[in-house]
Amino acid sequence: MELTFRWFGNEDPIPLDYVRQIPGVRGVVSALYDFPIGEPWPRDELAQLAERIEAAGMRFAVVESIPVHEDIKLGRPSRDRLIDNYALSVRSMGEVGIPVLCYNFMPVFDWMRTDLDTRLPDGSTALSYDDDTLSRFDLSQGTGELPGWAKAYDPAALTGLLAAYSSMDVEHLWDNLAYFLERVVPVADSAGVRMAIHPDDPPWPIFGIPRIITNAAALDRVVGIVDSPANGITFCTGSLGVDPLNDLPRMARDFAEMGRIHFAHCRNIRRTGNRKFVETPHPSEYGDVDMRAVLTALRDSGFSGPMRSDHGRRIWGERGRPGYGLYDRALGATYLHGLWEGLSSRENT
Ligand code: DNO
Repeated sequence: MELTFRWFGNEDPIPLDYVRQIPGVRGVVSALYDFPIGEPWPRDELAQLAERIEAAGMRFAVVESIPVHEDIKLGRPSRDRLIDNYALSVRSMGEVGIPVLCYNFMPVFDWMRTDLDTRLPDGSTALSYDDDTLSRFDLSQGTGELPGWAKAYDPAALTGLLAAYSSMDVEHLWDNLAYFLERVVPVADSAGVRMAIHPDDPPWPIFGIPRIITNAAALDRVVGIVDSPANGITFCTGSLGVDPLNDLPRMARDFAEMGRIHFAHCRNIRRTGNRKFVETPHPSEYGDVDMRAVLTALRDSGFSGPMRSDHGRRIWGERGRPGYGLYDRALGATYLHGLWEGLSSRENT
């Protein structure tokens, strides 16, 4: 396992030197943030970012993410040009030597929460989600204050996109994913890049638009679309774990044994009702994810890829980017490092 940490480049208030000081972290997860979605990423800029990371004593382990343009997800005529551009970026990653690409296929929105400041019993605050609250958001005014990872859309653009998706059959979205993978995975394969689809977060439809990467059957379907080791998954415990039907240790074992888990996002959540959850500290005792069981499954199945702590709470007065401050993610990383070490010492006795 290679312990990694997500870093947002120039926009990130956390210096790379601080990342280097978290015990065990040797890999950085990052991206180019200045390019419009759909444009190819220049190899030179990726190489410069990689050099900067190396100068700080780490390596550029994962690109998270190259966003997939909505026209690709919708299967619009411009998709062929956009897929060609995507493939160019993947090729550049290979040339620069970045081995893993985390991406998602969620329509319109990436991760979604309904509150970014839910107070936990210890006085820290965390991100949370409640389907009833979500249903009261008014999207007719655009993405506005939506508390998620929402690209900003004006009302007209958003209305158009929502209309296009709400009339879309789920199988059509699958077809569009297949069309994308059939063209990009062979390029990734020859470039030495492993693609790792991120599950939908949360893993159910929101605002009446479909979400398809939700459970073991869906992940199985994804890896079967193009049967290549370059076509894999990001195993995100927080995203998959909010659905009580997802048996995480079993899924971790099955997909790691297939050699298809190329990246692990490890964070914990507490389910607080039907389609309601709050993010918690990483250790097992705080949430519904049995982290020890998940890491045991990964380890026993030979997982050796990058792993990162995921969203952190706001603690110790830090005012960072929601979910992505330094302190709690560093605690999470240290917890994962210790847990993994404990599992390895088991093998030596
Ligand atoms: C949330 C992240 C996701 C992830 C994308 C990958 O914090 O895990 O936003 O980066 O879904 O494309």
